[in-house]
Amino acid sequence: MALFKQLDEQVEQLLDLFNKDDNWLIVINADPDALGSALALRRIMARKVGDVAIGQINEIKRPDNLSMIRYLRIPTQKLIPNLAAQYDKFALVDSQPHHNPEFANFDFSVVIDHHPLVKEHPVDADFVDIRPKYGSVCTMMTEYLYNMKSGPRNFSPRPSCTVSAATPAPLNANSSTRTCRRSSISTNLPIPS
Ligand SMILES: [Mn+2]
Repeated sequence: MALFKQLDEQVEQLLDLFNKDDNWLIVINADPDALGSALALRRIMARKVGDVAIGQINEIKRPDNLSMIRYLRIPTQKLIPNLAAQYDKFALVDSQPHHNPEFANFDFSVVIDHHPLVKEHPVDADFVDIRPKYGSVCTMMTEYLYNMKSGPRNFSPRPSCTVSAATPAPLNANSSTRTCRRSSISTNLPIPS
């Protein structure tokens, strides 16, 4: 039995949007799910687009979120007009454009979310994947990565020890690559219902 849903069509559709001529900005309202999802999408885009960055609309103050950014080395920065001006394409994860007035400044090409769909605010983008039944966008992104044969073991700026760093930090801070890998497999993989 496959652990993850087959997403061949979505994967193809999503990958079709990426090319080396475009610079992408992944926009988030930073919380742990948004941060993790942005990191996954960045990983997916990394070698397929010109440049990809993450910009958050909010000020990040919660110590747990700051720790997550530090331990996972998530390269997110405050979204200011000067930053946005450097990018041609925009993706939104863990939110929909009507969730925050700041999102209204963007014409999103990709929207991946799990919040309920609202009739009055249909989401219009080249690629839309909204699954309200999912507890997190990170679960959706994990499915994408598995469908792309890009497991969490290789997930992000520090290739050998990545998603696993979302597990209790002290376990990872001084652990070897092998330990990191093992803990990511045993503790982090969501099993979709
Ligand atoms: Mn979420």
